[in-house]
Amino acid sequence: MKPSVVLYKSLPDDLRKRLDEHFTVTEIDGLTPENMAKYADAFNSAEGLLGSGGKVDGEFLAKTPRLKAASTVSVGYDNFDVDALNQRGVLLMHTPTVLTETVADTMMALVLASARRVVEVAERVKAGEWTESIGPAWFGIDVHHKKLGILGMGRIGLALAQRAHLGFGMPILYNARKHHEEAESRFDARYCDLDTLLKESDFLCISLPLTRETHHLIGAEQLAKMKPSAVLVNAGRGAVIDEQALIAALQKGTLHAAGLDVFETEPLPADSPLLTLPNVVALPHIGSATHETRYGMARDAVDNLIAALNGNVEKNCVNPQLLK
Ligand code: 8YV
Repeated sequence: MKPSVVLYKSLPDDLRKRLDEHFTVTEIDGLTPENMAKYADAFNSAEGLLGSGGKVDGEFLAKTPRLKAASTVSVGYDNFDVDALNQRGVLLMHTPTVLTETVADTMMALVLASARRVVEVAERVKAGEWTESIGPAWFGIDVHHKKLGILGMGRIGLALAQRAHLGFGMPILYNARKHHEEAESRFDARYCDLDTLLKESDFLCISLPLTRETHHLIGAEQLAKMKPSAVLVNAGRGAVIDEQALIAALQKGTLHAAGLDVFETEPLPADSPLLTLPNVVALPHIGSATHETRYGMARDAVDNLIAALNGNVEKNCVNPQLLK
């Protein structure tokens, strides 16, 4: 008999077919409390889980007593309680490599859009305001050759350093848990402490996962150390920044602008002050959202689940210690 799997994100037809070849699949539209109740039997017999979003914690695991592996269609896994998974011996698989270049493109887009006010001025053109040759009221600030600070030098940070340094001639500063030799040798990136990163960066790009350590890592105190001319870009997880403190800094003008793809609450609530600030570019979490990359993520997530439930995991496992 094929193992049972709960699928909570729709897949392209060919990938769904591949999943069906290996497993008996129950597809639902998200891990909502309603679905947890409605499909209680499917959760009760599920050995595998595939999707993205939704909380998978001790309470969830109590409803999935046969679960052996969870496969998320994302690199980030802050919605999983990894300690609880470890206690139960449940493997967690993710998609860390396939989206790197696409997310780095999104970060560079935010750098450019925030500095050159791309969204704001394009909206003014559409509103018919471009009626004469533009003056300083429409100008932005330069990107090329400015100092780019990267907080978190993982795969995405490295891909951003490549774009910024080789493409835009930007000196790179970074702070991370440890030195990154490749970033230093290929892109001349300079390691520094967080204070120096905050004080010196013209553009500060956050590329960190959300953990207990990174939650609200950038708050009022840290924002106050940044140059008033600096631009803050976040495409990791919203809660790495204290959003209220960021709003206050942008309103007071102690920070020049922000380019944000992620927020503390997503979708961004309609009454968020971020939506009314002209110096904010707010995107709907498009980091990895291209046709090619989302297909690649779904493909990797399917392969990850097949490997995990067949006992041949070689990569993409968050808790490989369980394999020993
Ligand atoms: C996905 C992401 O947007 O991979 C991640 O961690 O944030 C995004 O690429 C999202 O999780 C939807 O699958």
